[in-house]
Amino acid sequence: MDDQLLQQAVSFYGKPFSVAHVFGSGLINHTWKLSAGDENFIFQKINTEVFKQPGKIDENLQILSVFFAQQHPGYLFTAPLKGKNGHSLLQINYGYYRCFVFVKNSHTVDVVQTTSQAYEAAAQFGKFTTLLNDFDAKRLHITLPDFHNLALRYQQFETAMNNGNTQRIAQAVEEISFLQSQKTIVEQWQKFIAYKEARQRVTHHDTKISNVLFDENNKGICVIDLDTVMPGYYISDVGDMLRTYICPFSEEEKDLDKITVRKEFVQAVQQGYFAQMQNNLSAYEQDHFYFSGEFIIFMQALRFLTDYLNNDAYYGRKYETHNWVRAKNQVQLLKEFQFVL
Ligand code: GN1
Ligand code: MG
Repeated sequence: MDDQLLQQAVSFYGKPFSVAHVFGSGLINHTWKLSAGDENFIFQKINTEVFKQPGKIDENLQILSVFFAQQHPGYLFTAPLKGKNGHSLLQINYGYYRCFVFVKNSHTVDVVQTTSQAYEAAAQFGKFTTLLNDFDAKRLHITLPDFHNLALRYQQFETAMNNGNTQRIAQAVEEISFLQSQKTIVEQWQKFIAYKEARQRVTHHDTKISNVLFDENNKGICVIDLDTVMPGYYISDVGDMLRTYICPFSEEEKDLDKITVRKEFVQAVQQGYFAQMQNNLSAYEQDHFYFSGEFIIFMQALRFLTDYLNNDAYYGRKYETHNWVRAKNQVQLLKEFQFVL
């Protein structure tokens, strides 16, 4: 982080920040850990290629923050800090930044190692949605239009197959034809969202384990990374937990033999989430618990492969075939998941 930016943060927030280091493993935003005295902070640059209207994220977080303060004051809602001028977004040229207090004695986990972590995280995501049951989800801005619109993701995949990098299309022929063979998942998803008993609620849309804060006893404290909190279906949240908790290795793993499904982690997600949400979900919704995993794993495979065919325009890459490897990983995970169902 350059010194000029740091100085601007210091004067905007009125805190004597010094930089600790670049922080986290997110693919989208750029994040630093700062410190000021004995307090630590998370400072983040919003990726405006992805989030075109950062002001909408900020407004969502402010409305939710007010709701929590009034209705559930005991819940730790991590709203961005306000600067000296009362605004929580720092704009410098075309860049947007915000800052969060680093929650003391909290830690995050990168890979789910125990069923208890999976349970705790699922309970935290369930709790978040449950606490917002009386909050009208329509009050929130859509910060990423069509983010979990599977039909659109499939269309984008088809477009990439027609207009993408021809060499890469030839290379990925196996994954392409597998994903085409799974198109019925799109129809199942369309049927699900059309059904009257499938409700839209306030959901998180990025429920990976590193978006949960844990305390020293490894109990969940709260959820973080709230930019994609929007109206949505519960299958988005549960599905992304299944995608990222049930396998002992992440989407970055190249050795496909390591991509297996730990059944007891599937159960832990279900128990943790339903402990908070069961009374809230219709029987129809509950019946789609496993489908949620298929839906999200399939969508992530489509997204990585689409990006590979589009020359890595969205996710970027650390090596040439990175997004192809990620897509193969997710294809394998989908096969394994369908196999154990
Ligand atoms: C992105 O930036 P990060 O890692 O929180 C993506 C998610 C994907 C994830 C895959 C806004 O999240 O949807 O599941 O990468 N977020 C956005 O690692 O596209
Ligand atoms: Mg995220």
